[in-house]
Amino acid sequence: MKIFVLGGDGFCGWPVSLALSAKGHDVWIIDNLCRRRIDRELGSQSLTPIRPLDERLRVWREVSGREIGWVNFDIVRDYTALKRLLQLEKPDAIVHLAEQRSVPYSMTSIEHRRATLDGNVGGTHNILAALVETGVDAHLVHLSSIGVYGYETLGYRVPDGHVKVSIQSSQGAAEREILHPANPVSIYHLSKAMDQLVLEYYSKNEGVRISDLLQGTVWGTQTPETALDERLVNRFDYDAVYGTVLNRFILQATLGQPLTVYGSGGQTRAFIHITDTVRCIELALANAPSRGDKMVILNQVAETQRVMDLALLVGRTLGGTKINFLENPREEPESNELQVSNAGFSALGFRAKTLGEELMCETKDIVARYAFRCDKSHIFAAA
Ligand code: USQ
Repeated sequence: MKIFVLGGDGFCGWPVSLALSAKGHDVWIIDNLCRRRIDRELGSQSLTPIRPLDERLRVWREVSGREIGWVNFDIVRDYTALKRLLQLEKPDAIVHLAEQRSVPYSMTSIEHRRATLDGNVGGTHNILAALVETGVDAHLVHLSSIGVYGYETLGYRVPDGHVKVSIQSSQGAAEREILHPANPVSIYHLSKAMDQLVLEYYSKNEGVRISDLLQGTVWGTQTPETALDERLVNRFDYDAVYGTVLNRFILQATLGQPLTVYGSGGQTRAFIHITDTVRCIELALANAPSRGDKMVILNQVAETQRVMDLALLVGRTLGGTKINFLENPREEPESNELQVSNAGFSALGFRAKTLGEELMCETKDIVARYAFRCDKSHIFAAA
């Protein structure tokens, strides 16, 4: 297949691009390097020394003998470039990872709110509009977040996809199938919830073939392809804005620092290892809906864990570490229960890797190797 990976220079996009290329697909990265610009804005950087994208692609050619294309433009601002590229190359599939993905970043200031919401929803809409305008029948795989459903205790295992509801009125009860109710608690999650409505519209009314993948928090760094050469290494964020909780805990434990639990640590979240992110995207691509099918919605999660339990597990696995309970810098429920079904992906053959010593130690090894690059002031910066 010819596959466009939008956001192919990012934490998920880079390993996805390499894995698809390794499997023989003709991969094209579309990326304007905005994640690297945000690093400069925040004065932070990946713990691992990621190479410039053109060098990464040259090394991949050297190592694998395979070519990955790269086109540098902004899918939000340059609709014409997007449309032209679609018309010219007619991809079979598009993996859309080109969105601002940090919860704290999306809430930093009015400018960050606007950039996240306008950029995420605007980019998604541009892709859909361009597919309709050009008539290119590409399968769009969009990466979303299980957090669009919010962090209230729901009292049931969140199912994949649409849900059947019964609406009571004075005329009796009416059965409907709808998107699972969204209940976002950050601007970032709001943008993903709005994306889903836009995607549903284009699936229903314009026949665009779409899979929306609701992912948990991703952890880990390397995949088989990024580990082939040091110059292909994936990024590892540990700062308080882009670093996600488990990778931060692993880094903190490796450096002998106390683990930064926000609030009481009663927040339950869904998790998935980066190698499983890649696997799920491959499965979604291999199981595209047909034209006229309803939008596929799949929960892309391996397990759920409470933040406090994660801290204890990291401490037990990687060595005795103190816990530093910090006042929660985020606006989120102090504690919640969360259960998520991944039956959809399981039915496609997905066997989730859950948190285990081997994977955690592998991440610890990467951290230990590049620990000298860590700027400790970024571990504790306010989120
Ligand atoms: N947390 C701590 N200590 C830390 C960092 C985080 O206790 O040092 C807590 C947070 O308060 C939060 C939880 O850990 O309750 C998760 O935070 P996170 O930064 O690991 O993840 P989150 O902000 O939820 O967002 C991440 C990704 C986002 C993705 C989402 C999946 O950045 O792109 O969509 O996970 S989910 O959370 O399932 O919606």
